[in-house]
Amino acid sequence: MKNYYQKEVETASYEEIRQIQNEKIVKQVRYVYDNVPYYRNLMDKKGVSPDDIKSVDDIKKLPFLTKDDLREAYPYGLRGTDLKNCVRIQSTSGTTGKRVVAFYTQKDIDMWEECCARAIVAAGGTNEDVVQVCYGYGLFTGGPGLNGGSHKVGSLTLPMSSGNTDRQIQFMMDLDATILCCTPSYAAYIGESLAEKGYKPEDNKLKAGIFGAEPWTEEMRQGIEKSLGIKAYDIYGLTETSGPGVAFECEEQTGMHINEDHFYAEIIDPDTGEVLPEGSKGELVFTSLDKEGFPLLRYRTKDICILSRKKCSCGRTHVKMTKPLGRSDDMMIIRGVNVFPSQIEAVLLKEGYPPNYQIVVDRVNNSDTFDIYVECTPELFSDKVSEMQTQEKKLNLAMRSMLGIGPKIHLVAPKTIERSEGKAVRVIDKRKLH
Ligand code: DLL
Repeated sequence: MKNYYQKEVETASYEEIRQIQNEKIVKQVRYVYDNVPYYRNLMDKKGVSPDDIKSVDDIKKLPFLTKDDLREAYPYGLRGTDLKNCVRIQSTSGTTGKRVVAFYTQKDIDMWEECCARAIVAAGGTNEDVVQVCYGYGLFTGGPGLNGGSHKVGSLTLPMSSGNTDRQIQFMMDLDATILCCTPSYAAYIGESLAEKGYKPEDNKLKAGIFGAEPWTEEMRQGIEKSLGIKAYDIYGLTETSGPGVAFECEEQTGMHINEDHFYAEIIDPDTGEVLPEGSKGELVFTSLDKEGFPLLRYRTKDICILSRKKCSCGRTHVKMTKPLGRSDDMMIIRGVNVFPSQIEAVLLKEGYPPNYQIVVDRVNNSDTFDIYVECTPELFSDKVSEMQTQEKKLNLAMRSMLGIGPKIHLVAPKTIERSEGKAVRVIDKRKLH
């Protein structure tokens, strides 16, 4: 028998979903116009009024919202309701300027957790499961989102957070965890650690894993499924839209169903902003349909993907997105943390280094390596190894405090990083994730 968390809406006909969306969008646009002066301004500038939006077909009349807008409006400018109605914030890592701070009312939290509950049930979860959540807890949305979803399903939830692999394995084996939630690279690492400890895949009770927050390939999926003896499901989301659970995979494993009763998805040409027909590859844009704390209209995710309405054997009718196939900006995801080269450049300048650097990212034994080669000025350069090591350590700490993760710093002699005649090659990503 097929299981759904909210069967009626998850398997509703296209016409029914459209009707839900049409009713909600009218209210959401009016709500944003009345409560978010920043977006009202954008609408006024574009000459669009809430009266112009009568159905989701009119969404294309609305202005886009970008990460730059979020930055400009930081921290409160896009909040949709008084602080007294908000009960939580979640945030991305990064400096003040790059940080996204999202606000939630209790209703928003319930909606978000229900989306995560749909993902858990789609992966076979029930109230008899033991769900081990080793996404980070705290400001990152991974831990709190899946934790809340697991509660809604009624599963026994192990709020492990990330790290301390020995302890993860001990709880997994002692408490017979059946569903694992973490980043795919951490799942692969747990698989390897289990093998190193002499466990075979059939020794654990896991049956499924819900993995996301970073790009991963089909090869990685097969590796994880084999090493843990499970079925591995993808889950997608971003802090701006609430967190994980905006879209999730079902047993067909051919893309992620977008929770269309809460989020309206469009694919646009990232250069022109033109809306592209179904099946085209382009930038994913989300409009929230019923958020209160942090409603977003036409938010450009910068994730490149394709949408499909092909009938799914699981019975769910919501549109499916492919895995993100790339980004239309220069954001990297390293060990699950979002990193922009501009953040690295800002630290270098602040610490007195010239902006001649190269970032090298690779994946070795399923975990990301992160190296930064930084050119010294003649004044900063020294023949003494100990002096250079002290400087490298200082720069590592400064990077860690800006990014949330610490790269390995390599200070190199002046004029040794190759100069480019065109655009400087700042990032060498050897991971081949797409
Ligand atoms: O990564 C939320 C999340 C937590 C998703 C746990 C899934 C599981 P942010 O830190 O704001 O939020 O990063 C959002 O991560 O725009 C994508 O580029 C990337 N991303 C998220 N899920 C996937 C995935 C969380 N399944 C950014 N595959 C997004 C590839 C993903 N990339």
